[in-house]
Amino acid sequence: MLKSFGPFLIGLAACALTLASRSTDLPAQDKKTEEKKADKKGKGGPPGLIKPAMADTVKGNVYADNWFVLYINGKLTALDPIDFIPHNVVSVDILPEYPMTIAVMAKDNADPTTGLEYGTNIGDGGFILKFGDGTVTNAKWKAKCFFTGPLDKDVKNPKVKHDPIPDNWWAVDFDDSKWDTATEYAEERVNPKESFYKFDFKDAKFIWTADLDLDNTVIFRHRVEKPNWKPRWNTKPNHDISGALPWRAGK
Ligand SMILES: [Ca+2]
Ligand SMILES: [Ca+2]
Repeated sequence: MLKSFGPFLIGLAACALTLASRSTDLPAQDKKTEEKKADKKGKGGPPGLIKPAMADTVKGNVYADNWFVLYINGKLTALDPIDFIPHNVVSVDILPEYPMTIAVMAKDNADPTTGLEYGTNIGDGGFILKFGDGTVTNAKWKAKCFFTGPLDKDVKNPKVKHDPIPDNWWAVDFDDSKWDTATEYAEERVNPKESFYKFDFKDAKFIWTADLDLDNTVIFRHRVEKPNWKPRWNTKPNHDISGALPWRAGK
């Protein structure tokens, strides 16, 4: 027993000795710096600084048939990691700040050149969201289609229509005033899969444009007002994450 642990114990002792000599061998100046570092540990800012905490966050549950990307106040907040199937719920922590502008691009699974899936099938879309602050999808949201087809449901000779997606559709100051409002759809019509029922979507409605079947790329926008809201915290991020997104690099 001792024989097999012998080399291990010797190694451990040598390691402890090295550590001990390190702390005693430090020059006086270095020791002071080390002590200062230890003093500051856990404080991380001047007196009076209030940081947001997890208690300030709410859960955001999102389900899309088939895919979505979501921005809040101009920042990329959630991306559906499964672009096709299975149909999954994306559940994320959100630090809400108001007014809160939500912008979502949702895509049905449809070939860009035919609007069809599996060769000859017209698939349907659907989008639903609920945040822990009570924000839910409904007919008050704005919705606009940018890719529709097959036109006239012609699956034999499928034609599609694409409209250019505005460069800054996700931005807080993007003008959606001329957009139509979303259409609500019954749960049975969208027919969400099992994952949907494992998360809280109470009071949220499935939305899309007026055509759940033919409209394949849809952008939704919604602004949540809370007129007297003030952040509990008094810190702001110093970093700029907008340039980290590859499609915005250089802008
Ligand atoms: Ca479709
Ligand atoms: Ca679909």
